[in-house]
Amino acid sequence: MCLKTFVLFVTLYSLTYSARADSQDWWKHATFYQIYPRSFEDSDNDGIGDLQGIINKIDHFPASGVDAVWLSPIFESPQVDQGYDISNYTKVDPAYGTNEILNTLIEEAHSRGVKVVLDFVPNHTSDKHQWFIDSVNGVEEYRDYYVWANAKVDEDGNRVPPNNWISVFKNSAWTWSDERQQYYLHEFASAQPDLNYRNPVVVEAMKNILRFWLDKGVDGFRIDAVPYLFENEDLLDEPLSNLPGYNSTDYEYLDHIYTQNLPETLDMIYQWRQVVDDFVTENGGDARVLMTEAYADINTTMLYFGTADGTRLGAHFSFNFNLITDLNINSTAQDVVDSVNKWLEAIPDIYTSNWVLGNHDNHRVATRLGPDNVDGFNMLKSLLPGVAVTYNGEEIGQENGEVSYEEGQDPSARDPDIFDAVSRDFERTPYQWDDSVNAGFNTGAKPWLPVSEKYHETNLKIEIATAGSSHYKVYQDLAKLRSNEVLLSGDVAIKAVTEDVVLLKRRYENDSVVLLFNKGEEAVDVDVSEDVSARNGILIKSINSTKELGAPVLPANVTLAAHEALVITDKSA
Ligand SMILES: *[C@@H]1O[C@H](CO)[C@@H](O)[C@H](O)[C@H]1NC(C)=O
Ligand SMILES: *[C@@H]1O[C@H](CO)[C@@H](O)[C@H](O)[C@H]1NC(C)=O
Ligand SMILES: *[C@@H]1O[C@H](CO)[C@@H](O)[C@H](O)[C@H]1NC(C)=O
Ligand SMILES: *[C@@H]1O[C@H](CO)[C@@H](O)[C@H](O)[C@H]1NC(C)=O
Ligand SMILES: *[C@@H]1O[C@H](CO)[C@@H](O)[C@H](O)[C@H]1NC(C)=O
Ligand SMILES: *[C@@H]1O[C@H](CO)[C@@H](O)[C@H](O)[C@H]1NC(C)=O
Ligand SMILES: *[C@@H]1O[C@H](CO)[C@@H](O)[C@H](O)[C@H]1NC(C)=O
Ligand SMILES: CC(=O)N[C@H]1CO[C@H](CO)[C@@H](O)[C@@H]1O
Ligand SMILES: [Ca+2]
Ligand SMILES: [Ca+2]
Repeated sequence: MCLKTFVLFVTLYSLTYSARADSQDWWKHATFYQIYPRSFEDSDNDGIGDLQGIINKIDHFPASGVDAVWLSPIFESPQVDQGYDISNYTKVDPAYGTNEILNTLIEEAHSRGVKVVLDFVPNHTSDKHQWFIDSVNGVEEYRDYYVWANAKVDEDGNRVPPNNWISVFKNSAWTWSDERQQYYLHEFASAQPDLNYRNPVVVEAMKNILRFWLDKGVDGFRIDAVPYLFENEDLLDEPLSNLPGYNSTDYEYLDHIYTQNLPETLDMIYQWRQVVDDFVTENGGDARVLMTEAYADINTTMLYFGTADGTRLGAHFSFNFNLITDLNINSTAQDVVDSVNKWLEAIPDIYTSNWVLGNHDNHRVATRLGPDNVDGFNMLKSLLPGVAVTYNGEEIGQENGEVSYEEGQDPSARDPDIFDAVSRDFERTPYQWDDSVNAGFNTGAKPWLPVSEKYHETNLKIEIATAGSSHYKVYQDLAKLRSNEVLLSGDVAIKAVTEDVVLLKRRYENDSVVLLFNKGEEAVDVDVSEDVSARNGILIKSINSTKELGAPVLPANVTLAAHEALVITDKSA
């Protein structure tokens, strides 16, 4: 044990570590940690995670090497869409706590050097929001807060929606209001009416919400569902996508040229960037950041960062979902390489990359890409240039939970025929803290979603206490390594060595950090002498690796066990 620690120290010593980044650049190499508050920690044992629970676990973030946390929505909401239907943007939902508790959370995080980012859901409000109630009732100030349109009449004289637009959650995107005698637009559930961004009063009201929270000390916003902000002003019918297998009730049935990624939408993101930048200019302090959620083709995604020449800036980064959408359990090493290179080739030099393996809308990485590949993928994400994003639980290799249809909560999956295929409940089960009742999520009340049975083997406490290696210890070691100069500023190259082995190399002057990752089921011998010199040493290894930390690998013939992943340092001279 002692000897290993000593060797590791000597190896690390030869690498250069940088001082903390400039205050306007802190986010460029940061690890952002997504907290799903409902499932994180339930302080009052009512079955729902809450802000006090996050405060109780606040030391987990600095201990894990996390720079910033972002909280999925915690605002007042009827919870028709798990908080993505907000009835008051400036008030914490009582299920999660109060605005005062949120202030305490921000202070406690800041005192530990951890930033706090909130979720901003700008496309739509809840239908219970006072704005919408007043809009339905025709109160003058709020009349045009939402997208209203007159009915059309079909050849049989029946009232029909103004056009063919379809909701992401299926069926017409329009719902009739008897009170108002008009249709309102909702790109998601009918309880989520779309705001009218062509109304300058709405634009200003939404900017004021950003300013409200900036004043409270938050460090930025993750912006939900941005492609949907604006729609075609003339409400033109969308053309058919002609994708096979869909009918006129399915979102995929249409090609969304009039409801997604409009130039006005990009402009709104650029305006919001100006709001946060102006706030920093006026109030000082570190950069406040915007991160946008846009599942879009890669060139469109890049436009959310700003114009290619940087004359107008948008989000500090727009999530790179490629490692989620491109890969599955059967992907080859070349698939991994292609996914990474697609991003690196598309992003203009002036912008900062980011890497995401999971979130509350996708199966957990341990389940999607295999529990034994967790360390390898965490290494890949941590060693690639730019921002690393972690979904809570990834650091301990938490897998999807087991949730039956009866126990399910996801509104997009309330149909037994589609539950297994589309429910997002599996990746939302409570965090596994320890092996006590309910995995330490609370003290015994029935959680809103069941705790996974796997918590007896996979939990934070065991992974800290073990004398040997654990996913969590690997994660911590990676977090420390990220401030290394090679990872901060080194070149990047990635290639497939065999069908299953990925080699990622970061190089800065004569120092390199190399990842060798065998994602396959079979052991293989690889020759990596083209990329690795004989002056290397193993810095971090996956939990089952039997190799010695600090020991060199013989580049001409490295035997990698199934799922083995190694981070090695190398000197070229
Ligand atoms: C939101 O809640 C705050 C605090 O309770 C209240 O002052 C404000 O009027 C509410 N806003 C709306 C739009 O309902
Ligand atoms: C579309 O398909 C669904 C089943 O996926 C079916 O229930 C519905 O009747 C179909 N609608 C039309 C208009 O064909
Ligand atoms: C993105 O833009 C590049 C350069 O203009 C082009 O070669 C590529 O085909 C585009 N990709 C997509 C998916 O549109
Ligand atoms: C992976 O491959 C197996 C065997 O060919 C197949 O049954 C399975 O559906 C594939 N999984 C995915 C996610 O493509
Ligand atoms: C490690 O080895 C154990 C026992 O052989 C096995 O159950 C587990 O899947 C392996 N994990 C990894 C990450 O390879
Ligand atoms: C590589 O090493 C393994 C055992 O470590 C050995 O079986 C194999 O023959 C070696 N391959 C070459 C090309 O030297
Ligand atoms: C890198 O290696 C070259 C070739 O051996 C050597 O000349 C140079 O001084 C080294 N640079 C640094 C910064 O160590
Ligand atoms: C991927 C995705 O769609 N995420 C969120 C987008 O916004 C809708 C509506 O607010 C949410 O339901 C999704 O979770
Ligand atoms: Ca609670
Ligand atoms: Ca919209």
